[in-house]
Amino acid sequence: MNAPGIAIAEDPTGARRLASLKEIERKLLWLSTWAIHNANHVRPNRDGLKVGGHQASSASVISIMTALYFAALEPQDRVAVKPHAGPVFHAVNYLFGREDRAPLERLRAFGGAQSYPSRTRDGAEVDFSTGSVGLGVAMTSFAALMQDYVHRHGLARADIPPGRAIALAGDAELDEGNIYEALLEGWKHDVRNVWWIIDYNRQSLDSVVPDRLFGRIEGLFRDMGWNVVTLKYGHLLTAAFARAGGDALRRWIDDCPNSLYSALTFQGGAAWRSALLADLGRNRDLRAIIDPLADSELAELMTNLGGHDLGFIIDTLEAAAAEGDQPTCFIAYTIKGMGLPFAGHKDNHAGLMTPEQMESFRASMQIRPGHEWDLAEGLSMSEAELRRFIATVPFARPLAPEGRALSAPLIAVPASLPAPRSAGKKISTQAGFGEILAEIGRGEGALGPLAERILTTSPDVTVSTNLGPWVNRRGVFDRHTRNDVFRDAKLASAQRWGMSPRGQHFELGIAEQNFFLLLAAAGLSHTLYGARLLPVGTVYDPFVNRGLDALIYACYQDARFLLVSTPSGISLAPEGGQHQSINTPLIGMAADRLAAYEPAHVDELAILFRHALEHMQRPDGSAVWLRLSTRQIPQPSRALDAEAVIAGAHWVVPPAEGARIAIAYQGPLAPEAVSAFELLREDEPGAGLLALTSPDRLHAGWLAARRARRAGVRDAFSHIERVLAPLAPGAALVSVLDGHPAAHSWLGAVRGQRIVPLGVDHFGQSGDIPDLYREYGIDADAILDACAQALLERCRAE
Ligand SMILES: Cc1ncc(C[n+]2csc(CCOP(=O)(O)OP(=O)(O)O)c2C)c(N)n1
Ligand SMILES: [Mg+2]
Repeated sequence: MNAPGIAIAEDPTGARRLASLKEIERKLLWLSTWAIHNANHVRPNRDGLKVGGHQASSASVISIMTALYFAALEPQDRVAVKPHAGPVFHAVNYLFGREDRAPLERLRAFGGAQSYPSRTRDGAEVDFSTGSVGLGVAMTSFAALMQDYVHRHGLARADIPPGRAIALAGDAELDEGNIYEALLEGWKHDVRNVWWIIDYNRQSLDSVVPDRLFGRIEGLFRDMGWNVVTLKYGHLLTAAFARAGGDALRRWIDDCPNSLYSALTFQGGAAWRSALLADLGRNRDLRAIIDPLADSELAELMTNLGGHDLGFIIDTLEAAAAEGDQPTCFIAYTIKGMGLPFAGHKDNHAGLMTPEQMESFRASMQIRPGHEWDLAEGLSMSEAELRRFIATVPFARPLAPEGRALSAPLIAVPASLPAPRSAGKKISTQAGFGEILAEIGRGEGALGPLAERILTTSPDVTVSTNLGPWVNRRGVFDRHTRNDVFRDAKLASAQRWGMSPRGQHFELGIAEQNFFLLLAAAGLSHTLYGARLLPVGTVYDPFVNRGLDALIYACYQDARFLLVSTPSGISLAPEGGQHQSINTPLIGMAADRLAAYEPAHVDELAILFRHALEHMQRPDGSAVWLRLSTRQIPQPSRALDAEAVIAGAHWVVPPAEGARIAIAYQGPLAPEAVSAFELLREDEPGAGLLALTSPDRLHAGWLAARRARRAGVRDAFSHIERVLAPLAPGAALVSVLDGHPAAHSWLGAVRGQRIVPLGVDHFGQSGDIPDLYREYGIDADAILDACAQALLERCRAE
């Protein structure tokens, strides 16, 4: 237990180092508790809302975070801190001098530290955002896999050694199913270098968690190949157990229900004594242990759990680190609210100390009013000594010259991608996507360096989303080389999937949350591991919903990837209602940092695919989503305005100036729109036909232009405003998509035109396309009827 900066000769037992760490532990408890108090009771409150913050959840992990950040962590390690320990995390950074005091002072205020650690809002010190419980924990497993991937592909930076991905988890996070999905997937991929440290305070938000649950959970981890280390008792209790009568004391604590243990912790020494005496009062040896102790000493003994024993935690983590790279789960017994007046109380999750409680806590911490943020206030070390000590801590070393958010060079994207010659043929966007990717996979010429950076993944729908040919060329990633038995036995199969550490496809099980967490990790590889990847993931469009929280989580962290969801809508007709997506275009519009597109034709797809590879690398870019279809439709021969396709809409047939009507289509309904349009034009020769490639980009552009105008940029006009400008004010606009029509309804507000949005707003069902398009009112007849009605309404209105 010697810090690298303190020579063993100077500190042979490590006692000086431990004493310094205990000072830090004390400081972290004070700072996190005070920051929350300050936010709630000191800072002016303008709206009467409770500001909140979690003093009890924070207090629970103080010792663990001290051990981790000030002893065990190496700079190359990456940590997901449980959401409710956000204040402790900022206090840690304050001590390291990586944040000044403003974020802590402004905790939960605009511009201050976020409630829960946030990569995008709190800055470079946050390795993984957390907040939606369970996701940050699972994310570490996929980050570890990504680190492995970049190292095995020779893409890692030479100046940064591989580290560990560590989750500091609340025990209730293990109720989230996605944890177990991730465990299973991690096992399949032989994940290494992951630690999950569970703050086992046996409390969630509402209550005390059931007894014996963790016996089960421990077994689950072991079954998944994890090492499990339990930190149950600290050194005081361990010493007491070693004495005569100690066995009885241990049995009593082991058998004590979680809820009683919590209640006694809250009540304190006298309650502990009467409970112990009631059960074990006749045991003389036990009396010899407890009778000499004052109430406060007895309380200290009885709450001396492993997760609060700093020296023990450090020894345990260091021993585990020396063991190697096996994934390890630490179950650290703790008390929620440790060291604070509501320690152990079942209702303490959102509890805040009262100003009176804070004053007595302040006194016990020896903090003078006005000196709350002073580094050494209340410590027995001077500020200089404290700083000197912190400078010796391994995690104080910078990870890289640019800090913890690493930079990685951009990957050049050729001016155009090898699109299939589709003109005059019938082809689906899904097939077109597979062909383009397979061509990139040949890696010829300028495509070589691009192909090397593409990583594909799919939750067991690789073949059915047309990734197969790419995978045949680039192989499946596996830490170990495994042969394709079918290929070796020369058995005919379209899939030739050799597995090796050079493979570029990550084959996942069906769990869609894992899929999005992998995309999140791969999409942050440039900033986490300094190796830029271009992740491309395919999933059935309806099952985006199954992984939605993880998708939003990925976007919230600004992960960069290309999501290809296919097939989509009722156009996959015979598959029926559970596979026919309706709401996904709306998700695409509402998700921030995700540019959502739905091309109708392969020439548009080629433009958008290329755009995606570039956009996901741009500092001001984002992840990209392509919603595709298996419906084969005739492909036009034409020159396209790529910028318009990327901006979200282009005229297939431009309207005459002042035209009374236009038809707009999105995705595979192009043929129906074209048929209706040809008939419409017989009566309305000036009508226009508009291809919508992205209501999401159009809408975002429209809002941005409105904001810019409000800010005084008078000539800020969005693409959709320009596109609709030739139409008469109040012209009719009939739109159609294979998805919820609300995705288009807003178009009428852009220039006050009369929109009739057609789409699917009820669950689908099996059928063929003619029957289904008729039933759901999106066939050519329905479009024409809508045109007629819209024109009629327009005449009446005039
Ligand atoms: C997905 C999700 N559901 C619900 C919540 C609300 N919530 C916040 S903390 C919490 C319980 C946390 O308990 P635990 O993980 O044991 O953390 P502790 O505060 O005890 O350390 C819940 C239900 C959330 N943040 N995320
Ligand atoms: Mg808990």
